[in-house]
Amino acid sequence: MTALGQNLKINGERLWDSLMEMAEIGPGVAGGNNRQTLTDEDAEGRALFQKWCEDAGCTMGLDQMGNMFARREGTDPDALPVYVGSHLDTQPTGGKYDGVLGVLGGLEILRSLNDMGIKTRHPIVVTNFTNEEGTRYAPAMLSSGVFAGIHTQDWAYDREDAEGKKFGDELNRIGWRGEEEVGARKMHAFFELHIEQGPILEAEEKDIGVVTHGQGLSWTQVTITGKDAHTGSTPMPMRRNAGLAMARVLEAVDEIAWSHAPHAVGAAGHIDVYPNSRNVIPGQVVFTVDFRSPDLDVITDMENRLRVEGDKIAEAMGVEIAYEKVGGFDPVTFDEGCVTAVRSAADRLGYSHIDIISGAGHDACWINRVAPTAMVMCPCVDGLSHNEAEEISPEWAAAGTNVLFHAVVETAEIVE
Ligand code: HGY
Ligand code: MN
Ligand code: MN
Repeated sequence: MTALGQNLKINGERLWDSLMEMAEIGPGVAGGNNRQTLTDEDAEGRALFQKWCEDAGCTMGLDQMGNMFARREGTDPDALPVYVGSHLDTQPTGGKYDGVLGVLGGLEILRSLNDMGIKTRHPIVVTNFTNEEGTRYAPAMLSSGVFAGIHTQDWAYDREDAEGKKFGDELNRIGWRGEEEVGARKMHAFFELHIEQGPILEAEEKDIGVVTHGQGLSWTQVTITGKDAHTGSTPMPMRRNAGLAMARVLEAVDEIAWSHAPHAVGAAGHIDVYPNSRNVIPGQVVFTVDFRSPDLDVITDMENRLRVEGDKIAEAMGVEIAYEKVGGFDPVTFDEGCVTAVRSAADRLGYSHIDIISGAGHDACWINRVAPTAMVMCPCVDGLSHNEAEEISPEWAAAGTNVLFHAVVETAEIVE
């Protein structure tokens, strides 16, 4: 078996060119991307990815959640494939690399194997999971969740966006609903390359994050109902101000997260105010509280205290409050064998690396339920992500993809 030597590297320039070309699809307004799931821009990005994969000699599979599977044959067609991938959908004010680096890094591995004429025993499949972000359709990682048996497909198809459009209808509309049963594919292993989306690797001047764990996530949608009334003529004592109640609840969310410092985090990113008119006291607000921690007990404590504090605030202000769990997953421990493949790849290639817990959620967090899974991370500038200014260097992209390359090919077994 050809030794996986230091010389076995991907073509960093070609990878960077593909990242920049994909970034032209669904541009944002400040240099990033707005290629939200199941939009025409998402469809365009999918088509470009499919073309590139077919140019690389792959066959493309598509399942009923629109998950894409570009397969490079192995010498043993019965061997379970090694999967590698992430997501092409972005936040509305997303960056060019979140998810995309993991998908196009996987494609670059296939392109490089073709260049070198290397065969592997196991097939290798590059994957694009639909709706990882969970912005247009909550929850995040929706389609990898259906693939892993967490959500039913019918429930996923019924999810509605802010305009009331259903997931299943939009998937059909853009023409990317496949016939394959979701989750029928069995994996030998799954690897995901992702930017860190946090400040640790850059601050510690490390090239690679060897992701041993992922912190857990909890999304609680809170609805507060007061009474919409005139902002000018309604005396202060008569007001039932849902907007003010939300402000007090969000203050409590911040205090709850700080009480579990340094590892817990909490905030609300999604906020809808009704009727959202300058001279009307908000009658109703709907917002999603996002709590995260590597410790499940801490997540449970934060969820419980949100309800206790929220009820107290609502009682004191004469407004109603309701809670709905709309997303979440327990903290994740990735597969030791796959994590070791990542770590030894970084060592072999001479990259500096540290073990790290993923702060963000990823498709790998669900796939870890159905196959041995691990992640590779590269730094991002100022740890910034979910912001159009998200930036990485070509060197970081190449280093992360080289480690991914070695971990995937070692697991897929090179054949002379
Ligand atoms: O929410 C997350 O952590 C991921 O970026 N979807
Ligand atoms: Mn992502
Ligand atoms: Mn993201």
